[in-house]
Amino acid sequence: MKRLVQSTIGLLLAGLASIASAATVNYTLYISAGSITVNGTGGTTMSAWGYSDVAGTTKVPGPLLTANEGDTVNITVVNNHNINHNFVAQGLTTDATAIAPGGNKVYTINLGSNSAGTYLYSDTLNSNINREMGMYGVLKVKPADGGNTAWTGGPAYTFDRVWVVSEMDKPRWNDVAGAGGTVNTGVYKPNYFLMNGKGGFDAMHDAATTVDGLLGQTALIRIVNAGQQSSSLHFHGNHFKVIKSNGVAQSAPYLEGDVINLPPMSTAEVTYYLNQLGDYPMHVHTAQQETANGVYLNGVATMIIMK
Ligand SMILES: [Cu+2]
Repeated sequence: MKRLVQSTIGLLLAGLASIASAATVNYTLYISAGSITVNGTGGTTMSAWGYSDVAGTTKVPGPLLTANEGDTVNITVVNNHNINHNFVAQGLTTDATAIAPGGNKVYTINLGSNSAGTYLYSDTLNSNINREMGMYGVLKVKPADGGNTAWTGGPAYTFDRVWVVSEMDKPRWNDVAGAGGTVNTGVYKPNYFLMNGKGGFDAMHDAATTVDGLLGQTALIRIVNAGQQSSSLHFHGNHFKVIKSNGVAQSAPYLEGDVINLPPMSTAEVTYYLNQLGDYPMHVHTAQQETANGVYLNGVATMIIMK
């Protein structure tokens, strides 16, 4: 009996400890119409819709949401646009019903054990039009201790990056949907290809995108394909290790490679060890996807810089 009482007290204390370390994290996302600009040769400004943490602005991709395992995340989504939208965090939420114009909805996510990872959130309504227009983003979940491992007991890293790849068909989708017209979804010929919502000329110099570190460091790169086409990312400099694929933790020895293909709506986590001095490109292996309206390397590309 004494032992039972002791173990019960132990369980209670353990429970209290885990409750104490968990937090409630609140986010508000505002949906609105705006525009996105691809700078440089081939660039343009396109109509876009997006989630933003600042009312009245449009962000593509939407804000990076972060939390730890064990946290309760409340995401209030406010629809300030004139058509229906929704918010679905892949693998975490299931309510895909519409938020009407002017309405809002609160999504509560209880991040249980083994939830550390990289999640795509997006608007799943309107035959992919809403997503194509820019309605997607990433929720990053760290382990319960908030440390730099991919998951509790998982591979360690020095710094991480989030890469959201996507594409837009300006004349056939953005121009039409942005003007309130009816998109012929049977024809999709995207001509802008985006890395974190930027053309390559910007993404190659964007501190939040480039893998930029010191020899001996390890980067964890969280890759999300929010587009409608598969994307094959080619890393120069060193091979990566695939540690997670579509939310599923891989086991050692990890698959190594220099090209990883991500189908639409898929995710992957790779570690990349900075092993040699120099600047190396990361680009995609479909020539068209490297471009902005045909202009080379203003598409999905960034840099790997080892110092
Ligand atoms: Cu290459």
